[in-house]
Amino acid sequence: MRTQVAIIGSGPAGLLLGQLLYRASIDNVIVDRASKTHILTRIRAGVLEEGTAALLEQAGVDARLKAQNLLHDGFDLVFDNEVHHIDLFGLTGGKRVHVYGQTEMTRDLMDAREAEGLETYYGADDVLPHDFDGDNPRVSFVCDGQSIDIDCDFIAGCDGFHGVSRQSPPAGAMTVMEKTYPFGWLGLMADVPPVSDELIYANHQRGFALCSMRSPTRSRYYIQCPLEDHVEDWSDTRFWDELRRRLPAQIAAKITTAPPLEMSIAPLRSVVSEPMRFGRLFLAGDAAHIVPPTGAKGLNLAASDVHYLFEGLREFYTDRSSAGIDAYSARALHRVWNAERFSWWMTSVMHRFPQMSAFDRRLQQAEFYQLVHSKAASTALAENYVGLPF
Ligand code: RFL
Ligand code: PHB
Repeated sequence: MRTQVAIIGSGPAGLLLGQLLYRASIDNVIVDRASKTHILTRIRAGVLEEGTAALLEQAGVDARLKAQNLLHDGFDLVFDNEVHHIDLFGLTGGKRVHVYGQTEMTRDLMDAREAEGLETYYGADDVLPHDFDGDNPRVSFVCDGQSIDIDCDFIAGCDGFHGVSRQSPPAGAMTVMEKTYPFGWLGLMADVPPVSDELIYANHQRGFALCSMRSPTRSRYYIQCPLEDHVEDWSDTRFWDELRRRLPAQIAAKITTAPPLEMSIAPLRSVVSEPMRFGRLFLAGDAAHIVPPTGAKGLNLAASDVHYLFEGLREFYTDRSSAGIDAYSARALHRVWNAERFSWWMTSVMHRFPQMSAFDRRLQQAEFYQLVHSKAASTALAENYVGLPF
């Protein structure tokens, strides 16, 4: 089989790239090791920047997003019991974020791909990129017992942090920089109305808590938990009680509870792999970098990588210029490092660290009072949260 761009991974990065390429008449095939059902039951991000929404529009998959998303003009930060509103709209000159589940975005992209009859292999085993240091790269895999080879011009490694693409460059070609945090997030999804119209990020002496949502009838909540915890350690009653303890009484009193649709624990880490291009293999999204979820940046970074990569590939095919693909890694990494800084900062300010000294705690409080009293500090937060331009 032959195609122009072989895409490894059918998460938001791979699917969005595939759709943009298709609309620019560039052939592509997607291969994923997971089943479609598995991909559509993973619960992940919820906040989309306007730039990400614009890319979905460019890809022609924004009908449901436009009809169902919740536009948010701001969010609340809570320190102990003091609430400070961040007016995203006012501070950024009219920018907002969209609250729309990653699962829904993935479903929209999969449906569009299927409607166009574009080649996609799910449940593939032994997916491997080959020969990307030369002009004739190839992706091999096994699907339904059959060995398949895709000859291509380029390979897009969109297969996330545990994928094969980031493991494929030769030893020494990639530098991986990493920071881990001594806690995770325990998430719970339930069909109950959100406690507030906007998101609430809370730093409490018992740990961080986040109130988010998917729709007017579906809520998503998170609480900071020790890394050693397992989901089985947490009954839903224990979760709801702990969540309420970490919020101001007037907010806690308004929480509606119900049996969870899902509960899961995610560790928090920051990782960047440089560069993001190895000959004819390009890494995009979580395959190249991870941010802790506190700043809501992971999915949005995957989208901005795809934007730079798509523009580079379009330039290559339509203008016969490699300038865009040559600049890809540097352009993407510039934005990645801004988001890494912001996500690390927001994580550091909002969580309780196990070995925090009184000095560390006072610094967190000073950060909070900067945000409350300095419009410049709040504006910097708001600009980063709504997303830096790409
Ligand atoms: P994905 O979504 O991980 O997709 C990768 C795909 O590759 C497949 N794959 C393979 N295929 C073939 N061969 C192999 N060897 C393969 N190995 C893996 C996988 O099956 C999968 O289908 O990566 P992608 O596309 O780069 O997308 C990244 C985003 O999923 C991620 O950054 C976000 O979910 C992060 N994130 C958030 N981002 C935001 O922008 N806003 C948020 O509000 C937000 N909240 C979150 C988050 C991530 C979270 N978790 C679970 C870590 C909240 C949480 C709790
Ligand atoms: C979510 O709704 O899943 C969500 C929202 C904001 C974040 C992280 C996750 O910062």
